[in-house]
Amino acid sequence: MTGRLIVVSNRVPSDGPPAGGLVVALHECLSAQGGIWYGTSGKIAETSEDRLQDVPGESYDMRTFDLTQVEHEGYYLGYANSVLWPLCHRRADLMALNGGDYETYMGVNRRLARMMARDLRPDDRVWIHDYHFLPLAACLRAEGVTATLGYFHHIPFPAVHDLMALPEHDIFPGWIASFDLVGLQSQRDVAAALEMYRSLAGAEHLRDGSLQYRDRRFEVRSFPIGIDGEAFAQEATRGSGRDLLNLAPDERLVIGVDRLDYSKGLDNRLRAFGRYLEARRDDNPRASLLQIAPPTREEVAAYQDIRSEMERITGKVNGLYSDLDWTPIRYIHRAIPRETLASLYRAADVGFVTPFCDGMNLVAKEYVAAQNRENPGVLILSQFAGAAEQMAAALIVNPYDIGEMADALRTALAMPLEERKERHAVLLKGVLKESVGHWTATYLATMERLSTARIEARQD
Ligand code: ADQ
Repeated sequence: MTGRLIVVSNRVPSDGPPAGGLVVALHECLSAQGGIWYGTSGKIAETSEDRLQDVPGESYDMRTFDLTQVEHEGYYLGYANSVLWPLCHRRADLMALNGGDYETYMGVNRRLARMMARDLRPDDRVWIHDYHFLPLAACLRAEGVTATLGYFHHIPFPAVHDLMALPEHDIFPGWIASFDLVGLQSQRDVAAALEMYRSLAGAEHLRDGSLQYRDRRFEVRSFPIGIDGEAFAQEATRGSGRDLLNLAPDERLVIGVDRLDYSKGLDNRLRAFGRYLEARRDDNPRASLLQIAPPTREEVAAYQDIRSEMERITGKVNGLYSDLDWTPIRYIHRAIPRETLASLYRAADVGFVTPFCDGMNLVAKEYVAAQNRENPGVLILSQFAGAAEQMAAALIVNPYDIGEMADALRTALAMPLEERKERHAVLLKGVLKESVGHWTATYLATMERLSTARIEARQD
């Protein structure tokens, strides 16, 4: 195996044992191979300095840096989450453009590149995560780094038309091309990236599948992220979600779990549930929707309206349809422990996952893993989640079509056991096979191939 494994992500899990599939998977790779994990510390510093702090780990090093308040606002809240996030989620209309934020974002990337360049060796494999670090490879190259640089974009690749709204659209293709391997969630994302280069002078799609842009040759491939399905299934059997909820014996449960983000289609989901109740005949089952949506990025202006809109729709639906012994929508505005979450998924007859735009969506996979195989629930999934490419056995819906989603709820709640089992078996097989372990293994094997080729080319 060539060189060390180096991971870069916005936050380093330095405050306790890693939680969540991705962080655990990266932690396991680093523990097995040794290496370094770089990222921000989560602390705010008075001044911006080229100084890394070592967080002692058992089998690999964590090296963190502090942001100043100005950097936190311009790099994290500003350019990353108020420009790149809406851009990639087809919401260019929500971009808060402001040249100062762009400069701060570049400043943080350049600073990290300077600090990393001191540590890196030519045979290292560097795996950089997400849109906080889109220009990091270009900045590292400017520092003379020749190591193999990989990137994984957890969110959708922007559409060419939307990209034109980014003032930096002419340098964006060069950022991407400075990596050696660009990992995307879905084939649809790969198509969007190829489309971007197709329209550019100086870009060529080579016969071996790689791309050439100016003096850079690189690969763009899809690596759909997964979960540890076995572990999640185990977790789901530990508690009883139904007992927590006090449901009537014949009451059916629909579940939604998302960060409170405008990309997740939460408002239309509540409306579709309201439509289901509106059209419900006496023979349709009485169902409750449990929507768990913890707050996120509350300092970002575009997030401030969602909360009140959710409360408004919930209030309206509950006002219209509640009974003395029944509240149709239970809306929980906080994070809950994973074990509880897993048992709630298992208790739910329907997993209602309807983002307008989503890189992958792990909730869809968690819902499937948590089901009782002998009596599984039904997954309703948006066609615009990356997961839809792998999960065609779900009921696929258009999240803009409220009537269609209400129909899908009716179909799901009436689906016979045989059909539920058939669909679930197909979905579960995929979730277990295309796990997070499979994801890291295939990504790192591709990096290894590229790294070996680069080292051999240097020796010739
Ligand atoms: P997210 O946008 O955060 O991730 P998602 O893939 O759905 O979206 O993952 C959310 C995770 O948070 C899930 O593991 C879920 O269980 C957990 N979670 C959500 N609400 C919770 C709550 N109330 N309590 C506890 N846990 C909660 C980004 C991209 C996605 C991509 C992932 C991984 O936007 O498209 O799938 O990265 O690449």
